[in-house]
Formats: sequence, C-alpha cells, structure tokens
Amino acid sequence: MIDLYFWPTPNGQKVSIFLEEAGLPYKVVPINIGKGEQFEPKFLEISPNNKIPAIVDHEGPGGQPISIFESGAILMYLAEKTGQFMSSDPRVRWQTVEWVMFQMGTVGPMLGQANHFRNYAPEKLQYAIDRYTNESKRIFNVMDRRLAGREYLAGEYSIADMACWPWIVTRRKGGEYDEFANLKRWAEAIAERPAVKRGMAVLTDVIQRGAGMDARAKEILFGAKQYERR
Ligand SMILES: N[C@@H](CCC(=O)N[C@@H](CS)C(=O)NCC(=O)O)C(=O)O
Repeated sequence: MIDLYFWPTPNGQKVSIFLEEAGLPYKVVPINIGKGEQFEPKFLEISPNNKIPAIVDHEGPGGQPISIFESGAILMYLAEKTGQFMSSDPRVRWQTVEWVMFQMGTVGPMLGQANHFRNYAPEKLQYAIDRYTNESKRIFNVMDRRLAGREYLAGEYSIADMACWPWIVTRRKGGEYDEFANLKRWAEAIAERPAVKRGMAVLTDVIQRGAGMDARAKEILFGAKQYERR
C-alpha cells in the first residue's frame, strides 16, 4: 500500500494520475497546505521542503518502507517500481527523463510564478506578470514543437505527460494555449483518459467545501510562516 500525502494542486495531481493509471492501491493523506499542515514536524520528516506531494511506499525496495518527496522523483520511482509509463528502451527512457526534468525545472516554476503574480501577489507588478506570462507562452511553443508529429512528449504516453499535463490545463479556461494546435490536441486527448479524470477528482470535494485560498491561507503560504527557520 502507498500513502499519498496530497492536496489537490497540479504537483499533487501528477502523482494521483499515475496511481490511477497504474491501478496501484493507495491511501490519500490530506495535507492542507492552506492551513499550514505542511510545516508539521511529522510531515517534514518525509518532505523536508514542506511541500506536497510525498509518498510512503510500505513495500519499498527489499520489502521495507521508503518515503519519497519531489513529484518528479516520485513519478520515476513509481515508473521503475511498476515497469509502466517509462520505456525500457534507453533512448525513449532518456527522452522521458528529459521532459520530466523540463517540467520540474521550467514548466512548474514559470507557470507557478505567472499564477502567483497574476492572482496572489498583494501588489500588481506588471513587469513580473509580463515576464512569466511571456515565459509561459514560450514554454507552450516549445511543447507545441515537440508534439508536432508526435502523440506524446516521449512518443508514447509516459510520466513526462503526467508531469506536464496538470500544469498546462490550469491555463485551459483562459484559452491561453489554443493557438498552439499540437499542444491543444495533446491536452484534450489526455483530459479524456478515465484514469486522469479519477486522478483529478481526488480530494476536490474539500476544495469545493471552501478550503480554497483565503487571506489566512495566503499568509501561511506566502507570508512569515513560510519563512520561519525550522
Ligand atoms: N518541486 C516540488 C514542488 C511542490 C510544490 O510546490 N507543492 C506545493 C503545492 S503545488 C506546496 O506543497 N506548497 C506548500 C508550501 O509551499 O508551503 C514538486 O514538484 O514536488
């Protein structure tokens, strides 16, 4: 059994999607990041960067428990464990790793900053909004070129798609990537996968019950609490 330390955000959803796709049994352990549960000492033992997602696999290597943080590492661990969604062909495998790293180092941080300066920053900083919006567009274009004549980022559906997709679809409502036909086609195809729908539904009921981003949550995530020395 795998414990999934989770909150319904794009980084968490990468892992819930994998678990649903692979059909692995898992138990969701909610970590309400708007309430500051990510700073609890018990959680920091498995996720020292105070962020979801994290997992504990009770049947890890040698049958012993293992904990993993960082969504890219979790996806690679689960792909290796199950032999699914990362090709055993070394060339395809390394392409998969390239695009997982591209997500971790570029898609997440840049789109995340765009989201922050557009929606959460206490002052409207046009320079920051423009910089990260332009970066987002540049990223959409990189992915669009990659997906020309290729169904998925590494050719076959893989953890690279699971890593990138939850971030890209955050921009669906604004139609921000509609001009990138290959990216749009890819995003729409993945959205139709039943396991993706199930992965995206995990814990969404808590958010609907009003555990969204209020002033207190913003203070916890972006204020003094975040920067306390632990
Ligand atoms: N690089 C990390 C980023 C994880 C991350 O940013 N998680 C956010 C939610 S999407 C979080 O837990 N934030 C809580 C905090 O910053 O205190 C990963 O991919 O796992």
